[in-house]
Amino acid sequence: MLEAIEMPRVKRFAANVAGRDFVVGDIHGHFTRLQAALDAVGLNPSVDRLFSVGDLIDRGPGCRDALDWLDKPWFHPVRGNHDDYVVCFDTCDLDSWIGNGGSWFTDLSPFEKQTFAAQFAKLPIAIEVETAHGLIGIVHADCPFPSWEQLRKELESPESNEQLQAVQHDCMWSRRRIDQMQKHGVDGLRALVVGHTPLLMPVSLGNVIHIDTAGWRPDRGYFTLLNLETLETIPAS
Ligand SMILES: [Mn+2]
Repeated sequence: MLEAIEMPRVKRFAANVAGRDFVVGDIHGHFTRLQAALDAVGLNPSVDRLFSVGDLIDRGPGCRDALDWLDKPWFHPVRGNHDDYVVCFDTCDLDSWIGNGGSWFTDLSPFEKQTFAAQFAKLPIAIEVETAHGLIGIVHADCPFPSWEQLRKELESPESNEQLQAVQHDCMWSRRRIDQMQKHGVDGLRALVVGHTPLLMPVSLGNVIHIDTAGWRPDRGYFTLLNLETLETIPAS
């Protein structure tokens, strides 16, 4: 079984009655650019909340800033495949991680590595947020089931550790839906928000909204913020 520190795998949030809720695509160490995007919408940290589809680190210059961001009480990411490398840093495929931008981590001290792993292990696989118009789900890559209820059940009370690992892997890595342009959506949600696959602009497939517009890329990329109340994307697409 996974250690208790990895719980909860599904984190729930009540509706935000005081301010606005946004979700942002993959960050990949570009927290300065992210802050500029938040300033552009006038994010008010005392009432607004920022959710994230994960992939906080690798590629950009500010990977070490991720811990400061995790301390912010208004910032709520799920775990992306890159974040999961940090959690499993002593057992993961290091060559594949470094090939995907993970060399910054090898420069950390053993204590820093442990601190990163302990904080990233707290990142849930899935988040659900109540809104006035229905429940919003957030995972990094995809929900591998026709219904949100089934994903919640598989994550919270898995039949076996193997099954749990397979489900978590799909949540963090799968590109099946976007590659095959599947439009059937996910039952039990107003919308599911995902990142992981860099796109020129946000793409909706059924009720699944792909928002990774590659704000971390040196060229052409930008951060998309999705307003969870209105489902409007900023900038407008
Ligand atoms: Mn990813």
